[in-house]
Amino acid sequence: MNAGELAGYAAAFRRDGFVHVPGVLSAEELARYGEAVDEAVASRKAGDTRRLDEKSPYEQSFMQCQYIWEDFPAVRPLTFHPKIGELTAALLGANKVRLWHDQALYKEAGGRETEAHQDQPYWPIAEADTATVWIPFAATSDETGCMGYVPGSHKGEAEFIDIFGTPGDGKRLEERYADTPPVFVHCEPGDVIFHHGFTTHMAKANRSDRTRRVYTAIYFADGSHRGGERPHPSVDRDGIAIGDVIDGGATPVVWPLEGGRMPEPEPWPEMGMEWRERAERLGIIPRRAG
Ligand SMILES: O=C(O)CCC(=O)C(=O)O
Repeated sequence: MNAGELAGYAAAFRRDGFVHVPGVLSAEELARYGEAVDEAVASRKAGDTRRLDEKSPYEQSFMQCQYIWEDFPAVRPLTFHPKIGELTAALLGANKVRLWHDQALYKEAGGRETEAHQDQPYWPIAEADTATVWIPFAATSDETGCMGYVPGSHKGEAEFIDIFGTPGDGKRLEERYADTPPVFVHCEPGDVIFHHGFTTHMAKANRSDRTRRVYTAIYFADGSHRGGERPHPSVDRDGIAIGDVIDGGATPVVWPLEGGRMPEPEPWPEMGMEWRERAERLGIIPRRAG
């Protein structure tokens, strides 16, 4: 990608809080990484035999598996993809970019909408230099659960929307932006979408008979600091204190990769994360060895 194209995408990201970038991944890459992420989701979710209607409303929006670059090495080249790293750095105006965490978000056939929310209130990061890349492994449309973004909403206030436990909470944001309807973005295979951590976004329900297979990774500008007490494994694993620079093994540098080498994951510490048992059982985070 040349400097002019990068600058154009960065300007759109700064203006709208999201940008659709076509043709980032080749058909071969999409097939290879799609298979790797499918395998990760199947393995992590193997113990979860619940039907869609037996799951919580949040879980009906998608199957969620985080930090899969760590226990599924075949996913790693996608997480640390140089084209995506370079684009993210350009969008954030940063020389160096780190990973906050990655995740598969597989919206099952018949899966519920993803309610409107902003991401950054979920993360204890002080600065606002964050971007998520959303990578579908097949075309996405209104029927299969495409994403919608409220343009310019990243410049507004941040609000914690409880998509996890309060169904309907996203309506508060929809009401706030009643005069600025979301832009729903259809992707072709190989396209990706980036959104800013403060952008109000949502996804349509999956009315098709196929799972909507998506991988996302959240990146942030190197030099960002821990912004609050809200627990989060990306900082708690490395014992990052409030006000400290976030630079642990859980949040490795993505761009530029020194010598082109991808990082090795660090083991998870044995620490009191009370949600951990449940998150492991549900396949949300890597299982402890043994
Ligand atoms: O894929 C979805 O349904 C939601 C994605 C999302 O909220 C995000 O990537 O921040």
